[in-house]
Amino acid sequence: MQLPFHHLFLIKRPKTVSLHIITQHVPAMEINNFENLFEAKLAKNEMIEPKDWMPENYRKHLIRQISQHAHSEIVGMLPEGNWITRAPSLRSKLVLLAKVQDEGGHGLYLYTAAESLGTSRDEMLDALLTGKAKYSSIFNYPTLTWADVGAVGWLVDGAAIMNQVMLQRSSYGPYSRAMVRICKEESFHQRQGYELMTKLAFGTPEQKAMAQDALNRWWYPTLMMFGPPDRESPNSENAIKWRIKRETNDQLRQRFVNQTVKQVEYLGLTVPDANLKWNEAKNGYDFSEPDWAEFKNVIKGNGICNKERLTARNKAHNDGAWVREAAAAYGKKLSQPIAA
Ligand code: BYC
Repeated sequence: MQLPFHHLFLIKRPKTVSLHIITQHVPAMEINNFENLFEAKLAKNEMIEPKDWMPENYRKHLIRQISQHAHSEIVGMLPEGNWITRAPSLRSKLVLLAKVQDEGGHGLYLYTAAESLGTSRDEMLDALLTGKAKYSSIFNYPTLTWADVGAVGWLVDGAAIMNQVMLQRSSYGPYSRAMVRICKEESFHQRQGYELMTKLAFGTPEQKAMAQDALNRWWYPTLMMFGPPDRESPNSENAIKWRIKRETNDQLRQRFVNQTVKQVEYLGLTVPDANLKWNEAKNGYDFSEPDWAEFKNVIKGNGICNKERLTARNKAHNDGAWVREAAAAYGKKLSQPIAA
């Protein structure tokens, strides 16, 4: 019996050079050997690399997660980018500019990691721009005040790190290595957010109220970033089995709450949750779940800013058409033989 087997080859495509999948046929016995090798590598905690054989569903799972992660970084530039021109000092403007630029860089590493699995940048961008692809729910909430910039850095980047520290040990080599660099930068982002919140929380009563208001609005959307509860997370089983994720959505959410409550207390602010209570037996806080109906609505495209975000990304893409054309023309010129 013949079974499909995927090899990665470099194929030149119109407008773009991308890794593309070619299906070949190899005997079933050989597939079993490859599968055993793949399982053995996972069991030994070794990385799976782009040229290694991998089950088709593992490849698809990674393309889904990594491309969504990349889109989140790119769309995530918008809520904070909105404040660059209104930052209250030159220092805060420089810091924010650097942070937003880092997020763009994260998106690019991640698109490259996903390309190594056989998808192309064009396919991924098309999925984002047409609204087919998901990106993190959190970026469909508006940044209404300067305190929101602090809350995003502190809470959103804080939650992202919690998840990404785990992903540094993800089984797919290019994803794991991208995470190592990204985590270093995210930790600067988290600190800049917390520094901003510290200034406001220890500032005038009006500034403190602004910080509390931002915390009130960002707390539950941040808890949603970790994904649905484990009981409703269809992808977790495979993700854990294949060591793409090493911990579940609920485990990471719990760790985030445990860590962040202490930071809220230091700021003299209040977590907007009447049910928040230390639970000695589980060595962690009990806390209220976010509104999962709201979460589902946001990821379906009906959040406060979904339409605005996609419109902004489409505009940026269209405005950049001349850059892509110029780069392609220059590439073509370079590839032509030089006349003697
Ligand atoms: N938002 O089975 P589940 C940043 C979807 S950006 C939207 O638990 P999984 C930053 C999920 O995709 C960093 N959708 O899935 C940037 C799935 O739908 P599909 C963002 C969500 O994959 C700029 C369905 O719900 N971090 O730091 O096992 C400025 C069922 O979920 C969300 C990442 O992207 C969500 N929150 O677990 C500042 C981390 N949650 O695909 C900061 C990488 C779930 O089956 N991603 N869904 O149609 C992950 O770790 C995992 O994909 C998730 C979800 C934990 C997000």
